[in-house]
Amino acid sequence: MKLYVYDHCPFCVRARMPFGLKNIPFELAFLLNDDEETPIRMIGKKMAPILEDENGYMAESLDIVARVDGVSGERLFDGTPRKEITDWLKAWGSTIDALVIPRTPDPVFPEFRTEAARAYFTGKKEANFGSFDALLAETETHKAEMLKGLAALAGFLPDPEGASIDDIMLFPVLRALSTVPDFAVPEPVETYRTRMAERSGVPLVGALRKAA
Ligand SMILES: N[C@@H](CCC(=O)N[C@@H](CS)C(=O)NCC(=O)O)C(=O)O
Repeated sequence: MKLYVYDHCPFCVRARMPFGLKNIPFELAFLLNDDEETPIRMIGKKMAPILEDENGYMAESLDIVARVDGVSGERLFDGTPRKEITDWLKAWGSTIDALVIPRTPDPVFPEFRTEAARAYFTGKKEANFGSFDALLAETETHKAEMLKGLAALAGFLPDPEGASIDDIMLFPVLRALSTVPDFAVPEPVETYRTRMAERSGVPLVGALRKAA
């Protein structure tokens, strides 16, 4: 199986996790962020992740998770995420976006290795989120807010040695937050995301920067 992703993309991280957590071999391919032609040819729209298997192409991260979950061993990712996790994601989504989105077009991610790909992302997202410079200027405010959210999350984190739909929903967002430099998150959250990064095979962004 081959999985096409953008490295920064939390939906794509969801789709990568079952491969790592269940030790299923696969090929990982990074699309350039401004390559519209390839995903449109595969699934009819400009969107990642995309799974290619013997049946063709499949879109939608949670459908891919379910497909890969069925490949080997007992199913781990069926069911509904805990309400406290989905409520937390809903409550903190806009603060996470404010911190992560303006820092995302970074050549540490393979999809942003070209200037044109970075400009494509920035143009698209500034239309929705406003100027990246303005968002970056608000960093300290957003970090202080986010720390309140992360402190609350520390009370109901999943077990980092487990593997469930809660991890599929939560880890990609905490990994996206690792795009923010010099942002020490509460120790239980760091422990969870570091261990889940190891087990799922999706490195945190700090590790990508070190390896670059
Ligand atoms: N519902 C989709 C959402 C996927 C999605 O929104 N992917 C984003 C990247 S994070 C995307 O491809 N956006 C179009 C673009 O980047 O131009 C899923 O769960 O897979």
